[in-house]
Parts: sequence; C-alpha cells; structure tokens
Amino acid sequence: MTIELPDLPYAYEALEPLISSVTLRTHHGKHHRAYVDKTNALVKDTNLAAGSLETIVKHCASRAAADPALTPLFNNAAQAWNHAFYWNCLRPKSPRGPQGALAARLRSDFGDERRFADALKSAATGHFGSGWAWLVLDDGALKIVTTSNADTPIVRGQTPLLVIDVWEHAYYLDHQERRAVYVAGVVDSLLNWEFAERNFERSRSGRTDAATSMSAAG
Ligand code: MN3
Repeated sequence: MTIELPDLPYAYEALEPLISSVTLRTHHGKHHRAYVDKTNALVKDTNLAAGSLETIVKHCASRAAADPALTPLFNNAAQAWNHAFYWNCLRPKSPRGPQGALAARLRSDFGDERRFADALKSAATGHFGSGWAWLVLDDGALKIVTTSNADTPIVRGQTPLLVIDVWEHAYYLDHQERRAVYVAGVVDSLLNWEFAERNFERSRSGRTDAATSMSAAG
C-alpha cells in the first residue's frame, strides 16, 4: 500500500504562538513528507510494498541487526509513523488535563499531575540529541521514556500514549536552542489528553494497534 502523508488535524496556525505556522509547514510539509516519500521509494518492488506503515516499521526493526540494508527503511518508516502520532498528540490550547482512568493512573504512578508534568519536561529537555519523549504503557505500567533519532516504542512492546518531538526541527525556528521553552509550552498547554485517554483505553481493552487509535483521533 502507498503510505500517505496524513493531513494535520488542525490548521497550520492553530498552535501559535508556541509553534508557528512556519515551523508546522516545514515540519509537516517538508520533513514528514520526505519521510513518507522515502519510505514509499524504499519499499517499492519489495515484499514489504503491500504492508501497512506499522508492519514495515516492525519488520525492519526485527531484521535490521541481521540485514543492515534495512536501516534506511526503518529510519524513514519509523519517522513517518512517529510524526503521524505526534500531530495527534497536540491540540490548540488544550482546555484540560488528563481525566478519568488515565488521570487516576498518572496519580498512582507519578504521585500527582504536577510531578508527572515535571518528569516529562525533564526527560524531553534532557534527552541528548535528536529524538522523542514518550508517555507509554509498558507491561501495565505508565512510563516516561525517550528514544533517539527514529527509534519508536512500538518496536519495544510498549504502547505509546503521547509523544513530544525533540528534534531541533520541531522548535528551532521559533525558539532556537531553548528546547526547554518549547517543551514546557507543549506540556503545559498543547497536549491532547483526549487522544492519550483513547490510546490508554484501547490498550487496556486489549486493542494494542496504535495505528488504529491514530486514525480514530479525528
Ligand atoms: Mn520531527
């Protein structure tokens, strides 16, 4: 199947002033599009050409050690998946924090919402180099993890609930080297907790296909 660049679930201006339309147009229209285009070019005429994006990512991750030629495909496909997930993790001026069962689990696993927010900010700001800071469900426990470059929790048996892109292209046009300003702004006002709650509920009900929850994000 041809991998498509998903539309942003909001307007390019919707996350201003923290994330400008210039950043979103470049990040979505150039960076994300390039990962999608390269993935399609690399799977063309291979036995992976019929697979979903998630299938391609998982296949490459499981074989890349034995077949280093799969590494470029993994990097592009995983970046395409991570970005499609990331867009859904943001929403304009998020009107509320976590609610319901996820909020209760955050309190039991992290102490309270403030401590969770501080831990996520610290992990995202402190991650060395390019990568991603995630809230995941790992063997039944909520965890904050970071991954480098294109690496993604979906190849580690973890279910992602939220992610923050901490590659420089996510914030440099707006905030230069001040990653902490971008991270704090995202955590405090732009996280889409309804999306995280849907991912949490699906995972608890045994539906672990994060791509399904992504397409249902609206
Ligand atoms: Mn990015």
